[in-house]
Amino acid sequence: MSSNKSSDELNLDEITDLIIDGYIDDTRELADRALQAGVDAHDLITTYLVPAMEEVGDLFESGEYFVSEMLVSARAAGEILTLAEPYLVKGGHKPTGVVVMGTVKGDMHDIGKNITRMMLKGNGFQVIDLGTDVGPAKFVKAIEEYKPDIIGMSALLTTTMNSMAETIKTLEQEGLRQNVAVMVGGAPVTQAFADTIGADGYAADAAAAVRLAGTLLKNSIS
Ligand code: B1M
Repeated sequence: MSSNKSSDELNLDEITDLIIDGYIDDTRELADRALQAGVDAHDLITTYLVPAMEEVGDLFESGEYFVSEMLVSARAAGEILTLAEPYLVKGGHKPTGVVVMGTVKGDMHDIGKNITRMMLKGNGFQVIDLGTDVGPAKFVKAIEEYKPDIIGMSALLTTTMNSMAETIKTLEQEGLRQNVAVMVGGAPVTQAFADTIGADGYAADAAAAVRLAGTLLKNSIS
């Protein structure tokens, strides 16, 4: 494959297969060519990366993949995110709101959180990413330090979702709940769950998170 192929000549479906099969270098190379050929970074993620990770999850659930295989696929996906970030996070936006975000305590999944972070940044938000395994105390410290408009929590495990509720309770106890809007997301999270724990909003994907953050910001200003 030559490096100056147009996007029409690249077989982008191969990216999905390469992630599923855990070919880290090949994934990076093909994604790099695609981006350089003008393939939209957001499309690359939503059309090829996200379905790959869904398939990896199915293979894990059916016992065909073990954690080690999930991890290698996640690394391949991570290569795409690293390459896509500069395309998604273009400069020139007037800074809008500040978002502090993290994957909740006990949870190491960060691909969805990272995509959400990039999309928010790409839409003018300043984002402080606290990483993974973020407990209530760390969110509290970050709110005191960065005074964000919004905190965003991501969870991928049914067993870690409750950390979102704990964080909201801690914010109430610390007298900080009025200062920030809380948005939540991640595969097992639903609008009903968000309502139950008293979050201000739930977003099903990164694009919805950008829209929600805009609405929450508008509400906090008015
Ligand atoms: Co894990 N894992 N994993 N895993 N893993 C899942 C989540 C699982 C569904 C797989 C399965 O069984 N089908 C299952 C959870 C089952 C459950 O809780 N019901 C599972 C399990 C069981 C585990 C372990 C417990 C396995 C074990 O050790 N026995 C273990 C737990 C480790 C821990 O966290 N303590 C584990 C470990 C791992 C790896 C480390 C190997 C790896 C993560 C690597 C990494 O993230 N750096 C991994 C992976 C890769 C997955 C799957 C295959 C893929 C997750 C992913 O990246 N999806 C996953 C299967 C699946 O999800 N179908 C699985 C793609 C990503 C783009 O989607 O994160 O949903 P998602 O993000 C979306 C939206 O949800 C939303 O926007 C994103 C973009 O559209 N969104 C937000 C996300 N956060 C948001 C925040 C917002 C707004 C929107 O506002 C703040």
